[in-house]
Amino acid sequence: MPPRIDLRSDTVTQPTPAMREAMARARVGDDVFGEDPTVNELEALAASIFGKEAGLLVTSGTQGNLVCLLAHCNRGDEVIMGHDSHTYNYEQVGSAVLGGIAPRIVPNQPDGTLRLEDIEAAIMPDNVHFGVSRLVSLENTHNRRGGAFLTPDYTQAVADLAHRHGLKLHIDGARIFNAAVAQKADVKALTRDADSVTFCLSKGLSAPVGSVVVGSEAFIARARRMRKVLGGGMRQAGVIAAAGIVALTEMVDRLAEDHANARLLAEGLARLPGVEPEPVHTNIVYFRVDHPRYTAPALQDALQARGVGVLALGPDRIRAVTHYGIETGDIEETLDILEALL
Ligand code: TLP
Repeated sequence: MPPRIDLRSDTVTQPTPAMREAMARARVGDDVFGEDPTVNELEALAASIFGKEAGLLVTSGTQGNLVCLLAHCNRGDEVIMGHDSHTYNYEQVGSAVLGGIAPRIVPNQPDGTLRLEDIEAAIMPDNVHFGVSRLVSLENTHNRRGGAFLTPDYTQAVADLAHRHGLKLHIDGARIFNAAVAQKADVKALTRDADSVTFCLSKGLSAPVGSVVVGSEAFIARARRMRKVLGGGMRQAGVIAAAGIVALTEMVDRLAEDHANARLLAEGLARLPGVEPEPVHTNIVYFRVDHPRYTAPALQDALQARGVGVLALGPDRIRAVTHYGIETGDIEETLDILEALL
């Protein structure tokens, strides 16, 4: 049974009534033949929102990132990414497993950035001893950095640096709409010179399944081949895409509510003994547990027993994520339960 107040992730969001209706009505066809009108509509909509030439519906954020890395790189190539990135930590480094692509790790700063000088130092010279540096991968918002967002200026600087050295830029934008809403920026500005972007429909935007990759026509044609070899050609996927269209047209602006609820949770946590919230940027709240009776896993279990789901990450750190379906009252109730426990 999922917890009554489920703050484990925004992946738990349920489709909205409008999504269910759109899914029921969706016109569909065989998408491997390029004949699903609803998938085609979603891919074109996503491309236009990001100011890119083309889009590709994929099964998940993990598949989207993998398809992009495989489409950018050859065997023996290197991808520069953050040591705390999702792609390095939570995707089984699929690009290495399946593509012979090596991650070259640089430290993530507290704000989720990679320092430009660290990126530059990680670019390998043309030398028979070294792999070929091909790609830089950024994450916006940054999951393990408390949902911190990257700015348009920073992203542009990384794109310029990468391109100056002949590398491409990929953005894992699983939560890029949170980044856009938090800084009142257009996603176009956050991804302008990126060569590929993956974003998720099935996180804060609440669609039941799917992510979308956007990039140039030529890049998306390669990515489409990679999706197929990974088993991601989905046939009548219009039922999924229909929910994705609702996600993009109706669910972006309301992310501000999730950010307000995350701030409310952190403010409440700051008043309680034995827990210390980290800075909150969007919809992800991390807090430290330093309490005589609770480790983070013990506090997670105590909350679970009272109907509140959070994720303990290590012995002293907990993550709580706000999303569609979590109301301000749920946050207040969570804080009341925590106060009684602590
Ligand atoms: N993140 C999930 C878990 O896998 C940890 C979560 O609950 O936050 N990029 C980023 C930044 C992500 O946070 C995630 C999912 C993905 C990619 C992968 O997306 P999916 O789960 O659709 O494969």
